[in-house]
Amino acid sequence: MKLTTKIIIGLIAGAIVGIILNLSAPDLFSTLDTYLFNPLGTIFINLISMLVVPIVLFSIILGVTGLGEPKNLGRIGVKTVSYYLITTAIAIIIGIGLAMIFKPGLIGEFNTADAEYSTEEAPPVSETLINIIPSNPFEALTSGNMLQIIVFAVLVGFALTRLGEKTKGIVNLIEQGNEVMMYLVGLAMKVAPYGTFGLIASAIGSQGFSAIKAMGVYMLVVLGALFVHAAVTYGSSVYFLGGMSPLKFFKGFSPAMGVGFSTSSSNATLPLSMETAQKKLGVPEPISSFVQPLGATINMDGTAIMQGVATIFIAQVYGSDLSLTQLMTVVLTAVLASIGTAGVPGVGLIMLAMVLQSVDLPVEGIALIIGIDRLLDMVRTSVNITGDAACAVVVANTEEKRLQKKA
Ligand code: DAS
Repeated sequence: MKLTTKIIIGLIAGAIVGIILNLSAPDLFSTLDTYLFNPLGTIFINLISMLVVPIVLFSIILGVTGLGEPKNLGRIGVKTVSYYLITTAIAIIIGIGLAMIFKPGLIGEFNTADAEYSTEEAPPVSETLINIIPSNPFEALTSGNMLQIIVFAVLVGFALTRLGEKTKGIVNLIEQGNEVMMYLVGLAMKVAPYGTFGLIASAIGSQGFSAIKAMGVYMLVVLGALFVHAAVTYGSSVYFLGGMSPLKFFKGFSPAMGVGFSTSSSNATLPLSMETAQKKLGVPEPISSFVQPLGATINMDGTAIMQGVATIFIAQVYGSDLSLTQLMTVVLTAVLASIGTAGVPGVGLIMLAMVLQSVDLPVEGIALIIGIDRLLDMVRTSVNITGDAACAVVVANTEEKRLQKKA
């Protein structure tokens, strides 16, 4: 049975069990969550998270050496970052637009009296960009600072390219290390159906359905914007720029989307995202190894959509009318905020606080949406990693065309 099928079975079974237990046996759910669902989910997430740092390090080094001349890296880097910034801006505009049309903050009563919310401050973008060069690469590796790991790996790959035959042995060693890591990804995926079952049963079973009812319109607007962005922005870019049928793209990438959905972590899903893009979508390893790890860190279109809708929702609830300038500030802040934060569960809310502060909206408004954010985080994480894969397909196709022209 195909991995996609197994993951879908795990997701559906987890959702059914979570809903039934939540509605009919909350005490039994609590016991099962403690001794079965949570352990299954945690083991799975830790298993794949364990592989992220070595895979990102090895694959980017090999990706850079595989790209050949440094100017190729420069060209691919510009294409990648441009695609990411443009699609993230499109995403948040879709979110803002749908929220202004459907006005989720003006439908229903929202109790703002005792809404309170405090969050850890996300690092300012300027600080993140200044610290992008690791002063201690081993500390970057142990702390999982993805941007610093990417920069270190690019520099090592660049050096290996320039040193050529002298360092061929190191390149071979890194190639073998990457093979080992990708083999372990395959092993970890054998646990995927059970892990996704536990994660979904735990997430859905612990949801307060009253919160879902109260926030139904808000959820539908976010989910609608996520669907529109994935179908239209990614579908059209892989078709017109990637030379690939959208159906083939979404079907081929579905295993990674399922794991991204269940783990709510772009970083944890990265090993499978890269393997799926390479084996199912035909993205060359050097391009996948550069584009996707960078995307898991700086490209979060799904998150930007949530931020767009949530900002308008909170402005509507608190009776604030945002000017066009303020809306443009929201777009810019959300795009920049996504650069400095890693793809881990719940990071979207930390970034949302930054966006709200940028237009003087009350951060405690986040308390209104936090109850259902775990479910939306699952869907937007799937969109985040799909955007990274769409970029990899587009860059691969444009590079292939360039090589054909040169030939
Ligand atoms: N869970 C984040 C990710 O891994 C997205 C978010 O929090 O919005 O991409």
